[in-house]
Amino acid sequence: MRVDVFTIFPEMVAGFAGQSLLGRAAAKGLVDVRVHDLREHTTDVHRTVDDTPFGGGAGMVLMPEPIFASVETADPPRPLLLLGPGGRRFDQGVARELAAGEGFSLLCGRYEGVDDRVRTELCDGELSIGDYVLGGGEVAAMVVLEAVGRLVPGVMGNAASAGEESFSDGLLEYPQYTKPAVFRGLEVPAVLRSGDHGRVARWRRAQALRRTVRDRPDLIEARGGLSAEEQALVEELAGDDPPPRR
Ligand code: JF5
Repeated sequence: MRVDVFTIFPEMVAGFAGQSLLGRAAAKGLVDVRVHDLREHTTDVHRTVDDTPFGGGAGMVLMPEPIFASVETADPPRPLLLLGPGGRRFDQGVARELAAGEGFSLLCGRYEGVDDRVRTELCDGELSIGDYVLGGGEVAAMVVLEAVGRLVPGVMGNAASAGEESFSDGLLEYPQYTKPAVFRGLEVPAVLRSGDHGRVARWRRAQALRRTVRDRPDLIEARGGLSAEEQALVEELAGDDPPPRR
């Protein structure tokens, strides 16, 4: 999978892509992240990428020329998606869609704005990671790279792990524990040490359901509620919950 990123902070994105799971994925030849510095396509001595807005107002706007030149030179994989708060909400479903393709590209916008001809004439769509404003799209690009990268087959060490966790079935994770069995008087639930794999699986399923109902009822709604079987499991294992947060 090839992913091209267009940014005025290439070191930030390249540093991230070279570390983390993406760095190992690149070394294995599974993903090819190409970071493009928009300043390399400026023509003036100051390497200017922004200018004042027509019509007046505060802040600076990213100019179209360096962006068009950078994108046209790279001939990046499509879709080219502009990162900014006006975009389609990025979620695990979008991550799966992007991971299923051969590649895509990200253009990091700036808070002050990007010349709108970039959005209408060069980009194929817009993506937002959430309803808050960032200084630029770079952090959003890293979120997208990580979420999509880990879904590319072979990237995760354990092939099962990417699909088994939160959101793969629309539920939060069940509680996890490791040694010691008793930490400051707090015991790991006995069922997890029982060696009864069937009971462990049922407890985990019930806990994932109970946690999601309690903390993220919107996720239960989104998957169309609980089945009768799930409802029964949730009720049967009531009283088996971890203690409340202190
Ligand atoms: C940006 C115009 C880009 O603020 C963001 C963002 C928030 N969610 N997803 C991305 O990106 C920076 C701001 C304004 C373009």
